[in-house]
Amino acid sequence: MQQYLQFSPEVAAARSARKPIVALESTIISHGMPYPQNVTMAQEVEQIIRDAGAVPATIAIIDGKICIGLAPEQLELLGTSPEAMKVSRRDLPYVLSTRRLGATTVAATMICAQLAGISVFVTGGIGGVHRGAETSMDISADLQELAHTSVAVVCAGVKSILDIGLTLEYLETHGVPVISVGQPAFPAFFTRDSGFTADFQLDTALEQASFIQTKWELGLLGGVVISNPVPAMFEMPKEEIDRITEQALLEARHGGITGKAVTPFLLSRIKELTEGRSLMTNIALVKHNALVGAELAVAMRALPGMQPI
Ligand code: PSU
Ligand code: MN
Repeated sequence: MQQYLQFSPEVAAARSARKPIVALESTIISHGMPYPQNVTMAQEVEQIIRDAGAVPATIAIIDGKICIGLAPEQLELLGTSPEAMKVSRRDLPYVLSTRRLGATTVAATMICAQLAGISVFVTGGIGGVHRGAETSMDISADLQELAHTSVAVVCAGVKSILDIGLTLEYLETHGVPVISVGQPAFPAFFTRDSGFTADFQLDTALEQASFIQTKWELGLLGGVVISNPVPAMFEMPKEEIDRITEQALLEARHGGITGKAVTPFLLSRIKELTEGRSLMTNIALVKHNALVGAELAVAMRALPGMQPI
């Protein structure tokens, strides 16, 4: 498996020095935000992680390799190339064997992070159970990955484009703990309160790290969702985001959008319908998650008995 991995010089040095490392996904760059804000966001998020004492490892598939850590020109390529495929678990062998350019989703990034020995991963929002999934069966592969792959995912909850209640039920069934930070509520990405409560509130990186260590030491493999609400000053008005989400969902239904195209379509319509304001919120919450994720990686590295990386 290791033959597919390619570490950037910065990440390779961090591995030798046993520094804490934080994985980052690339679908958010290629399919989640427009250029040039996507590339600026990716660079700023990496810097926040460095400033907090950890090393960022943005993950993507380039030239038949799983790249763990990207050079600035590789970030730019992912932010601009129309060729970048959205790569989830199912797509990994295709994009690697055909040497295509691939932007990894939460599911694929978790797989690659685990292969690289990285246990903390920062993103914006995870995929989930779509509204109407009882007929469409549209459930993101991210949820199955959280069930099986032992990586902690720091996010701002899930968007209300999804059925948040069913997403939490699915995670419960698969034994994936949902932690909240600083409040009891599970956040809904653009807003701080989804109306649902997270399973456990753990406010400090040390508490989160020791929870995760306990889970894995018990042999309870699989992911942990660390849900961190968007900072209050960047939160969007709930009525506005609800109205726009309904409109985007209606357009997706009428436009016959299906499969892996659903999430990128909804994300980009919401951005257009809010005239870019949702993008500001999106960038702010990812940066906040980067800080929480870096602190978690630092705390995990410092725990006695924690496995290397
Ligand atoms: N939700 C967001 N922003 C994103 C995504 C989800 O708020 O960028 C991306 C992530 O990469 C996630 C993927 O893993 O969409 C889920 O896609 P799907 O629903 O097709 O599994
Ligand atoms: Mn889907």
